[in-house]
Amino acid sequence: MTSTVVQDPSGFELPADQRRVLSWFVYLGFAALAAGVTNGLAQAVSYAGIDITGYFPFLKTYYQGLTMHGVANALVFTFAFGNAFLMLMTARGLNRALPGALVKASFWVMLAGVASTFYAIVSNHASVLYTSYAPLQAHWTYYAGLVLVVISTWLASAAMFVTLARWRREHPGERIPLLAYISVVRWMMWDLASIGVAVSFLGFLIPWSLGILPKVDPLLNRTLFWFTGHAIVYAWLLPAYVSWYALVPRQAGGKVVSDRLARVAFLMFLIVSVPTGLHHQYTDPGVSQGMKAFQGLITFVIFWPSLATAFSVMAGLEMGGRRHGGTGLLGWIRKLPWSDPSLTAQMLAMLTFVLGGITGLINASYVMNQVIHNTTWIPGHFHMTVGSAVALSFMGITYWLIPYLTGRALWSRKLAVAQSWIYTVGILIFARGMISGGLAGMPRRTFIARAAYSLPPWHLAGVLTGIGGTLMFLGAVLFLVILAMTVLGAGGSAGVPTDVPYSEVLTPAATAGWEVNLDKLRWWLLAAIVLIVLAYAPAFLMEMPPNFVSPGFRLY
Ligand code: HAS
Ligand code: CU
Repeated sequence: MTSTVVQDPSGFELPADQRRVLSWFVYLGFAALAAGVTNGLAQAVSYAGIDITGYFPFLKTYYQGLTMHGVANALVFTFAFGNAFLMLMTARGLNRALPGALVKASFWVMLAGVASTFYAIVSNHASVLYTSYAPLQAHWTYYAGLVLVVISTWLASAAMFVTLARWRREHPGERIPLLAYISVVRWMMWDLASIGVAVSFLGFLIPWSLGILPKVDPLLNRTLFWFTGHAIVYAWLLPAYVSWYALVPRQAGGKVVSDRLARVAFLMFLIVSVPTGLHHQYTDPGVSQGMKAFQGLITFVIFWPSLATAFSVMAGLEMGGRRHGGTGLLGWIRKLPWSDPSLTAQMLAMLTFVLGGITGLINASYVMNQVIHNTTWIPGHFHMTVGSAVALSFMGITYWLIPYLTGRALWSRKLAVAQSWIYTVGILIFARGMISGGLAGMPRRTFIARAAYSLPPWHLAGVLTGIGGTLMFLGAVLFLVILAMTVLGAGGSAGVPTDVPYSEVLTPAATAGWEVNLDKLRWWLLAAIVLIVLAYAPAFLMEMPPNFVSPGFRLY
């Protein structure tokens, strides 16, 4: 059998100080995850009627824990890990080091931001939940910290743009290597998307929390939040897609099926991720129905690149399964290297994402959304997307990434495989509970353990949510133990990967013809800006001038 892998043909090696900073980013991300999942356990069991919040020394209210859960997991963990992983992928794809000063600045700015935001939450000055909706008001250190987290992502993207510009100067007329291309396109998308929260926080919420602006316009800030807030889910997801497209095929023994398809899918994310935010505001009064319907329609367009990804990634896996001797329609699945924890975690993440994606389509349907909006169906949906497709993929990537960055081998591959299964079974039970509860009208963001009302169908839903959430927590703790043991050197140093598992491509990038235009990134950026203006300008114009009607409220 011929080998499908390329053993580091480039001789690529990242300078030791950059490796160190990237590993700090990963540790920061998983430290945030530890804080997030600990609070998550309390929320999950509260649906089963069990109140353990009293065991958390700093918790004054349920909403304080829920804010910590959402901010730590969805805003800090995702971006800390994404920064490190995508900077490495750009460097490896282009086979050159990054501008070290930008990499370091990105890390320290994120650390300062996390310290500021966590201080505000832990001291009970910011129980506003991760969506930060006005007129609930937090202390300014909460908003300022999150602004710093966003600036850190901008610094990381600057590091990558500089690296790409330098590479292009030295390689005129060459196609951008796939791994770097998809990493950079994800950054372009996020840089555009993040403008919404930057305007909202810097222009309104920080001056308002400091008392400079006495009142605020809640609807305008919600619209600005969701301008960023839908695209943010792809900013979380696309680092996992980078791995699924460009690395997983090699880990499974296959190849990337189509270079062209991967590029087109990422370009679609660049162009249509942002102009869909209003699908989070279907029930908001004050936004025109036409605008909601238009952005709802674009949401169905953004479904397409994920659908294409499902087929493409599966084809890469099938190639690997057949090379390992798999036959028949489905026999190749069994022959995939399920003993490889990095691959297993990511394949289980993909399987859960099938359900996460389908529930997303139901959310996106204007009419069906009325049934499930603000119910526990929504956390059911997003734990099968960001809570597993993303989080479990990041854990799977870490199983090779930390050994690669630190030179310390993974401790206990068997436990790492078990960890992925425990987490997955947990998420499926949890989501089954949340989804069915949501269909029966169980509200999200509610302390059900103390609620004075409850409907009979919520009981089973709540118990399943509690059991599933406990298993997820155990899976996450096991992951953190494996990570700590690995970093402490318990796994020794034998068999440490010396290269990123960069896959070969079945149909490589064309050097002539229409495909070359895929690399004209400035034009695609322009196309994205045009569509964003078309989809959002009328919505924002209708909200002008701002209605400064609401003072800040602190209900905690
Ligand atoms: Fe969503 C609400 C619509 C994807 C996250 N979403 C949320 C919220 C979050 C979130 C956090 O339209 C709550 C926000 C809040 O707090 O209020 N979502 C969608 C749609 C998609 C979607 C259409 N969401 C995501 C992703 C997320 C995420 C990804 C995080 C990472 N979502 C909505 C809507 C709402 C919403 C409404 C508002 C609801 C409301 O009323 O509040 C799509 O992008 C999904 C496309 C996905 C697929 C699946 C493709 C499958 C793949 C894997 C295949 C691999 C295989 C391998 C099969 C089409 C790629 C096989 C393996 C072997 C071993 C054989
Ligand atoms: Cu969305």
